[in-house]
This record gives sequence, C-alpha cells and structure tokens, in this order.
Amino acid sequence: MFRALFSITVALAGVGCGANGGGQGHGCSDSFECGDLEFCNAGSCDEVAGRSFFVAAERGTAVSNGDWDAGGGAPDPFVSIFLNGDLQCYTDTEDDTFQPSWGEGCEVVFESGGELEIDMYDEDVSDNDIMLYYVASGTDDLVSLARDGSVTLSTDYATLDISITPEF
Ligand SMILES: [Ca+2]
Ligand SMILES: [Ca+2]
Repeated sequence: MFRALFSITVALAGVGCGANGGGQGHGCSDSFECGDLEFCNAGSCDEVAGRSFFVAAERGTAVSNGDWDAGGGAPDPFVSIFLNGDLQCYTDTEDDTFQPSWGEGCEVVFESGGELEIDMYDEDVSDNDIMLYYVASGTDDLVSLARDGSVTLSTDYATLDISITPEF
C-alpha cells in the first residue's frame, strides 16, 4: 500500500517537470522556451505587455560621404524615442562626428499593440536632417525587441545600436 502511493507521487512530479510550453513564471534559459507573448527574463518567462523597459540609444555610425552639413563635414547626431506618437525622450547631440556614442534613453512601457518609434537626426541650424527612422508596431514587434535585448538599425546613411532592458 505504501509503495503504491509513493510511486504515484513520483509520477505526478515527473509530469510537472517535463511539461513544455510557456506560462508566466515558468523557468527558462531562452525565450523560445516561453509563450508567444513572453520573454525569458532572468530565468523565468514574463509577459512583455505592460512591462517597463529601458530603451537606450547606445552608439551609431554615419556614412562619411553623406552631404550632412553645408560646406561638408560630419553630422551632429541625436536620437528621439516616441511611444504611440508621443515623444518620450531624446539624447544629447554629439557634435561633428561619424561615430556618435550616447548610452542614453528612457523607460518605456510596452503595451499590447503599442508603437515604438526611434528617429536619428543630424541637428542643423534650421531643419534637422533625418538619418534613420524605425518603427516597432504591434505586440509581435515589441515581443521581438524584448526577446532580443538589443538591435542594430541601419539605412543607407547610418546605423544605430539600441538596447532594450527590462525594468522592475
Ligand atoms: Ca545637415
Ligand atoms: Ca548638422
């Protein structure tokens, strides 16, 4: 009798450990082990929607043959971050450089169906020149960003490294 009960307990525990698929709080070592709308955050699967992330412009590059400023020369790059069309923050302007490095950004809440826009400009006296424009639109895009943790954006004129770090 005692033996029978013992073996049933072991069997149930085995099912629990072997279960696959997601579920919030489920242990993970990589995001592919989590549900479609989750990412692997410090060893457990977390829902992306509703979570705060620190989105930062780390560094960038600009093509040296671009017609950035009157009379030639390097651009003066800065980056703006928008959420659902509202400006959240912008970096300092790095003057006269083809290789800006900011390490600046702000906290953004990734809502279900939200839209994250990131723009990189050459600051000019009159109209700023657009260097790079990027939009992550909808839950799938935001989940991809959360899972990757960083992304390099690029156009024919510039590149931009973005980091996406979960906050608590
Ligand atoms: Ca310019
Ligand atoms: Ca300029």
